[in-house]
Amino acid sequence: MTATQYLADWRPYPFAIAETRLDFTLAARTTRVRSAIDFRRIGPGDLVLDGAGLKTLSMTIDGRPVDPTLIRADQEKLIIPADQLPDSFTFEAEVQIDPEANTALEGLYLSGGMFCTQCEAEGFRHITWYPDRPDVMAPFRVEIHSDKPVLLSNGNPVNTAPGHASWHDPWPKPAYLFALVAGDLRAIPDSFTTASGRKVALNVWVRPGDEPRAGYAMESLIRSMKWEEEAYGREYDLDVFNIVAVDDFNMGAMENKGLNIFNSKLVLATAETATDGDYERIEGVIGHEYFHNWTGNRITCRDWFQLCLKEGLTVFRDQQFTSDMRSAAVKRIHDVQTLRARQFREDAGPLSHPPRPDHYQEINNFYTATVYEKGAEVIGMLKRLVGDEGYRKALDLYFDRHDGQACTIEDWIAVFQDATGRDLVQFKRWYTDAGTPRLSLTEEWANGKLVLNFRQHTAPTPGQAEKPARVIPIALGLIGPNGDEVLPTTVLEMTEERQSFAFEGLGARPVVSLLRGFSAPVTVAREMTADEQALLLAHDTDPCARWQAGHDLALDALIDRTRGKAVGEALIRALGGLLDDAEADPAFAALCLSLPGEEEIATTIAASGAVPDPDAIHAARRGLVQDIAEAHEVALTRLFDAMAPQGPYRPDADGSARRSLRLACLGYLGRLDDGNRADTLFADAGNMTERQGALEQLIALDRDADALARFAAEFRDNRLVMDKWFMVQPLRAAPEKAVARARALAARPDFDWKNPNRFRALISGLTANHAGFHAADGSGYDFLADWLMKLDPVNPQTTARMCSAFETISRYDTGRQDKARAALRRIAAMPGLSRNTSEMVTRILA
Ligand code: 0A1
Ligand code: ZN
Repeated sequence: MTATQYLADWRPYPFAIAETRLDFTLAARTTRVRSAIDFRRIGPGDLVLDGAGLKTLSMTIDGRPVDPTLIRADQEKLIIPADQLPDSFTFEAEVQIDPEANTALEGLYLSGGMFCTQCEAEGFRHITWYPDRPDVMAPFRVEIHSDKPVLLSNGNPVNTAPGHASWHDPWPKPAYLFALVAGDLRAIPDSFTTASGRKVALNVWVRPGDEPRAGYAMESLIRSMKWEEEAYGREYDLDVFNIVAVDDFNMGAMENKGLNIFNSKLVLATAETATDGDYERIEGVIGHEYFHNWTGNRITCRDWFQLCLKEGLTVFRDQQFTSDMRSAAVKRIHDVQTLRARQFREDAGPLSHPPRPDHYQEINNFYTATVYEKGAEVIGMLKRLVGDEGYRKALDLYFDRHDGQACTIEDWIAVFQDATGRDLVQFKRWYTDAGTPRLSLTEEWANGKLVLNFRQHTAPTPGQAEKPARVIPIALGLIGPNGDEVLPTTVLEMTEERQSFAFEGLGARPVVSLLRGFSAPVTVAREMTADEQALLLAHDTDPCARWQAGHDLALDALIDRTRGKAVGEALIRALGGLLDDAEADPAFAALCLSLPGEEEIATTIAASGAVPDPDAIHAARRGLVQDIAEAHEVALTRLFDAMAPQGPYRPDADGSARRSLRLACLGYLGRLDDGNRADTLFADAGNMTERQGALEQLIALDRDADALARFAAEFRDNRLVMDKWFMVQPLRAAPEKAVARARALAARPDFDWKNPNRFRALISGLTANHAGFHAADGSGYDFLADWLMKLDPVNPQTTARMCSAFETISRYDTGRQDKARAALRRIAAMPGLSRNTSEMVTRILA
């Protein structure tokens, strides 16, 4: 049984570090790491260093040997008693590590012959003995000896010669921001001159041959640097900024100081190989990692419970960046969709936790949608409550007051209180309380007066039975029956469990356009007629609320269908109006045409207290698509043709809007033309967005053999594109074929399952096929469990993250529940199961 870590147990580290010096002699099986750390006592206590899987060759303090029996291997710690230590001393060690054996991809490992590191959250302890905690910060000097041609670390290069490089990072940083890369790499070079005139050398490093695919990443970096100066007044602070693309990486990317390391799928893109979605993610993640330089690196976290201090804020900032670079409305709707699909789902199940958890077993299991996406929503609410000016003042104060420090959520709240004078005691519950509040609305109307009665309620979550009321900013407007806006956006602040707000002097009864801009991460319960929803879809001035109205209309129609009730005429009529105007705003039209997914339908049914039937949901959605296609064939055909490419591919908002509408139309037309248009588009399209869209449709129509073969022949040597090939097949296959298809793919020699991208592509392709994964015979659950058990000894982090596919099981019928639980118990019983996976499985089964 592994120990649980508690927030309440945090104690300051008793030593400060003046400088950390590291010297690496790299070899695949036998890398030597020599370290020298200058400690100075600042409080009482022993010297505790972390180390995991190290072969310790020597350890000294001021040159005197350290007794090796002080190593507590079971706890992965070295503890030197306080009475054996002078007030200032240098600890030196030499250890040997084995990067080639490091399949967990934590610490120093090899990816395609390249040495690279991943140290967040606790990877540095796999490199050498160190206080591996984020509140111990130090400047670093790093020497690298290796015959690899390119040798990189954090900070500025001091000197480089063949076989050797030295780097100096003057900015104090915690060990989790350390990075080292050594390999045969090629740079896309550029430069950026900061507002105060510092010239920064920029490089995106890729494998030889990949240079033509890295240009967009570099452009995105330059846009990020400029935006950060304009929007937040923050400049870059070193002479160089390096980005390296690696093929084997557990996550998306990592913000190591001056040396960001990226999953190659978030760097490499050309029109022929990457979709619009890929381009948008590349820009967003390049921004995200760059913005961490101030929110994460210059100001870091005191402990890992505070993870959302850097992640929530940095996600919020990358969302702002993308809104400014592209369409703000589309970005907001996409973010709301992701929040609901991932965070609301997490919050409604056994893995629910607050943005700032107060205990964990394995911190790597807390890089979650709640910490990241809900963490960002909480900041959006704060900004709405204090206003743009208040937000700017608070952020200026945050940077002024806390530069160079390791901080807490309390520090963050305090800068908002101090900068704006607002009391945020109740607001802080958003950080400490788990669960998604449900906001119910009932209305009373008489004599030109509309009374809105709100109630908020948050269901209990694991370990938190009581949920006191939160501050909920409710942005709303009123739309008159003729479509005119009779009340522009107004923000109500709800602070009680029940609260009413009145609007007087209204002519005719308006429709409430609720939660404009998605002003709070809550679910909404209110009665609305299809006509009211259609009115908002046609006339709401707020794009989020307008899209929501259409979405709710579709969701209601779909749920009615699962219950055997016919149609959704109101929806079909409303979509007709939308199609007439679609060319004016293709992205919005595409969003409205994309019906709610099966998972969301299941979530909505479960929230109403009923048991979702995956097969019925699949059939209902398919039936509605067919009806819409038949009703609007002419308009859909006209739009499909009108959205044909105009000129060469450009990955910008306008181009991607047109392609998204075109593909949305194709999704319907395929049900009428048997996939003929998709077939032609697949053959003719010059960009991956349309090709992948066409391919997905051909798979759904079971007409994919030729296209899949062509695709594989064309892209056999491109790992990232072949990941798509592995993903779309189980994802789009008919439910009854999905598991068999995943199984066949997993048996292929090119299913390189130790590569996290390839593993995730296939496995999450299946788990995202709702009716396929939740096959009544339990075959989806068994397939997943088999593969998680195979991956766990190799890569516990990726295994544990993928356990969340099981987090919704308790909403299904007992037959499915029993089968899923049996699969989970099989995992739990595996000898030697990692702490990562064990924690996830235990929480889900609890
Ligand atoms: N800080 C990174 C995310 C990250 C976290 C853990 C990792 O390895 C276990 C890697 C990356 C970010 O927010 O982008
Ligand atoms: Zn981040």
